Amino acid sequence: WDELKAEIRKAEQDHPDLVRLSTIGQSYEGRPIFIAKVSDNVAEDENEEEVLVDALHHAREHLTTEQALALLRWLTNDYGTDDTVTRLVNNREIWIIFALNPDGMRYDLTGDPFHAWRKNRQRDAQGDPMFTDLNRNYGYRWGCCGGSSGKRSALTYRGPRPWSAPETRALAEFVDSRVKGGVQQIVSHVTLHTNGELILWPYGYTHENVPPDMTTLDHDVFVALGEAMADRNGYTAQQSSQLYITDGDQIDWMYATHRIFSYTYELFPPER
Ligand code: 0X9
Ligand code: CA
Ligand code: CA
Ligand code: ZN
Repeated sequence: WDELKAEIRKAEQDHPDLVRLSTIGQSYEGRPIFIAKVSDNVAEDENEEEVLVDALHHAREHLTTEQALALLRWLTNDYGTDDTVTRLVNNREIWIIFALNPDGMRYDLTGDPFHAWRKNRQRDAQGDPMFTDLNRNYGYRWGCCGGSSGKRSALTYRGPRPWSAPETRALAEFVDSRVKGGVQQIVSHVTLHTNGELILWPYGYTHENVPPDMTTLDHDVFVALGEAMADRNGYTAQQSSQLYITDGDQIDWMYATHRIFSYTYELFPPER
């Protein structure tokens, strides 16, 4: 946690024209949920397409925070020398969230070696555990379809109600805040998880490929873009429900509510 803070602050200091650090809110235990904006003229909200990458919904998926940091490093260090990086930074506004679940991250790292923790660290008014799987707490078709649990002890506990976790609320408020003049500025999104080397598109709540809450055209884009990305890194691209059904997960909400082309990346290693 200290290393993460030091690294993102240094990136901002070293590249003040390209990086601006802020927070989207606080975790249950009061830790800041950091976000970096990376773009040319970073202080201005320019008319450029916006991209969001987030990491660490799940506490034990350490590699995702490392990947988010690597992305920040790549976009800043190679700016001005690598043509692809320079083009991306000049023509887009790139948002990076490094750890949506900082309480879980801290808790996980206190284990020897680790607690293999997944959920957040939320408790109820009595102080009893209400640890919630953030990737089942989003408000679209929450708890609809057998893809989460109502039991507090379960790994996929969805929380007592949609948006009960401060961390998912912070994410949603940020995404909602990017609607300008009625137009969502974020056009594409990747949420980083581990593992399985997969690229997953919505929906997770149903096995239907093109349900009524998705257009055929958008589905075609999801498949084409997902397969194109998989061709570049050797991952397998598929609809998320093909892995297993989830309800209340992030990418379903991102697409259903904001029409963002939203993908889950399951990073290294390949085996589950
Ligand atoms: O279960 C999850 O939240 C994600 N997998 S993980 O092993 N990182 O926990 C998968 C979310 C993608 N959605 C579906 N597979 N439906
Ligand atoms: Ca810019
Ligand atoms: Ca903008
Ligand atoms: Zn995960």
